[in-house]
Amino acid sequence: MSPEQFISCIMEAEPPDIYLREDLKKPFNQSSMMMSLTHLADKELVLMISWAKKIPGFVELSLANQIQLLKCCWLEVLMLGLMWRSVDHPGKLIFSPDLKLNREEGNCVEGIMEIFDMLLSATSRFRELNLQREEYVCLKAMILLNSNMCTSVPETVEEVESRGRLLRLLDLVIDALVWAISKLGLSTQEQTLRLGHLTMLLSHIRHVSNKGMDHLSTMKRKNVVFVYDLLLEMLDANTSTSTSSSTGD
Ligand code: AOE
Repeated sequence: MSPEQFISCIMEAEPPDIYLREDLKKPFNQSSMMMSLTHLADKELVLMISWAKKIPGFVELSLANQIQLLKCCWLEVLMLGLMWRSVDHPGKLIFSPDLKLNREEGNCVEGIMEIFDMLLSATSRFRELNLQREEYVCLKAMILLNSNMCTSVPETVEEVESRGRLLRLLDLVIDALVWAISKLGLSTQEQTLRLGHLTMLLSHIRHVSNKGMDHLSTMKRKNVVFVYDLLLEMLDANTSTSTSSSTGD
């Protein structure tokens, strides 16, 4: 598959905008804001599973590998999406078209302003770089495919094969990002620098995601198990019909 074809596939895989369609009662208090955000994230996570399955090659990975990748990166993927939606709105976080928050509104949830500030500064950096849609979709696929690179040690033959397929997929997505950058009319030197700057931003996103996880666990949300079961079900449903080897039966 050519980089051009790969990018058009992942552009089509982009999830639609999500509206909360709630009576968002402003001013928020701690619990109403956390409830709106959790409600939004729940809806986004369901769409994230369909998105991942549309990335060429993802469903050919072992089911265990698919789940592990999504478990590792879901908050990073949500955050990059949030940054993309917010890139043209300095000082605001566009969680959804009907949930736009500025840093001061973070005041009502303990500890959230610190996270908002980190999200806003990473968003400013993308604005500075004038991030393009093609680059954004590549970076998001990169986050997913790279998320367990340094944590998983393959043991079974199946895991070794799945990791091999994963590494080839990562090569594809790197080629796609390089191709997207090459379309921007920059000099060779500038293209190399842009690739470096864009990929370096991924380490900031991982950092903000870790901080966000810490914050979420102090907020003690209890709906994690439900989402996990749903995830398993949806991925399993797909894998058992489309491949013969990865479920082991
Ligand atoms: C960022 C982007 C976005 O689109 C939505 C949200 C909403 C909540 C925000 C977060 C964000 C940014 C960081 C914040 C956080 C609230 C507090 C934190 C501001 O500081 C996230 C709400 C998350 C709700 C938890 C839902 C449970 C998820 C469990 C996932 C899981 O267990 N698995 C296995 C992964 C499933 C992958 C599909």
